[in-house]
Amino acid sequence: MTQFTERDESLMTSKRKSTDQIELGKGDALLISDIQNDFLSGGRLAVPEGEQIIPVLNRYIGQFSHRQLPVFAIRDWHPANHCSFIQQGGPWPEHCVADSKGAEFSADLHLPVSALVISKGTDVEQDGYSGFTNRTFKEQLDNAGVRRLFIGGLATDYCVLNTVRDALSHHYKVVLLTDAIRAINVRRQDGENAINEMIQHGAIPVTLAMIK
Ligand code: VGL
Ligand code: ZN
Repeated sequence: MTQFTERDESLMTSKRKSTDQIELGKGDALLISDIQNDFLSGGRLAVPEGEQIIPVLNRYIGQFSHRQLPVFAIRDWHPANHCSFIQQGGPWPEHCVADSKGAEFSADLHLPVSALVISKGTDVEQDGYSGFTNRTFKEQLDNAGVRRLFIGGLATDYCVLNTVRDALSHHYKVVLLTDAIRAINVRRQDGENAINEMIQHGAIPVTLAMIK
């Protein structure tokens, strides 16, 4: 995976020794971030290589659905005048406007009908990169008895990073799906730095082959 440096790889490999395999069970949930048309090739804010992770995420979905474990789908869901848009003085082109085609989940992502949808960025004045900015999210996790979150999706350096930070600060265990994330990389190292930060703060890096 091109976005990792040798140092990142060795960091993850050293961690992997204690987590060669990871067994799914009660209390685990899959959390998929922002697999929406606007973040994919041809979209308003396409994340480089974003579509490459969709087949991988579909396999994670299979693993969780098979065990009847909950799957949460986070979506960026902005009002038309959201503060993060360039027209409002923000950093991003207009993207993921609620109910637009660009805000729809990719048709290639095989979400189960039971998937729980978490909208974020719905406030005009709030950036809302983390899924936890949706007040009901934590409640839904607690109602479902979730204690460990397996997190993948887009973008490594924004939603994934901020959701992982908040999950760790709320004392959830966090498993980072390193083969199912991609970064925007406004600055060249943003994705790498984000991965390092998440791991240093306690997220456990895994890949699909390690799930059993
Ligand atoms: C995101 C850029 C703009 C994200 C949202 O959630 O990763 N990134 N809006
Ligand atoms: Zn956004």
